Amino acid sequence: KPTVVDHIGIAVKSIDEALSFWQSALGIQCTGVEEVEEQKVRTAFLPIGDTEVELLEATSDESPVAKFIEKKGEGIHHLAIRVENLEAALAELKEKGIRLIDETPRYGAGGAKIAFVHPKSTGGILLEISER
Ligand code: CMX
Repeated sequence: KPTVVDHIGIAVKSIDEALSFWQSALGIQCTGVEEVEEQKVRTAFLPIGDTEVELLEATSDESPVAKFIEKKGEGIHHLAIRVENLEAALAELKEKGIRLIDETPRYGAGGAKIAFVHPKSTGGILLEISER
């Protein structure tokens, strides 16, 4: 059972430009910028209460974030919810016939264990499940 909204991923063309809104206009301090090579993205985290906004910038034309922006434009890319045991959560979803993008966990920003669930199984949103 999910315990918290871990973060909301937002696809942006430029993290530097987006930060001028999130940091300068809203006053939310970015806690770090990190490149996740495997996902071909650069990420910036901005904490809001118990959750975070994750800005996502593509580092290659092959990045899922580049494809997303090309098709839909900048905007909300995924919702991430946190569970205590990711392997158990994935086994349960698979058993229920939910379409998983990752059947086994991989490592995302901040060293979190993560897996994605396909938008076709969730009513149109890309869902990330994470364990920290
Ligand atoms: N949110 C909602 N729907 C999405 C979506 C998103 N982020 N990305 C794609 N879709 C939809 C498409 O619109 C399409 O719908 P239609 O068939 O109705 O047009 C459908 O999903 C399939 O899309 P596609 O273009 O055929 O498939 P893609 O090659 O673009 O792959 C996806 C889509 C989700 C499987 C792929 O982007 C993926 O594997 N994502 C997981 C990894 C990822 O996103 N990494 C970046 C973030 C990393 C991080 O946070 O660290």
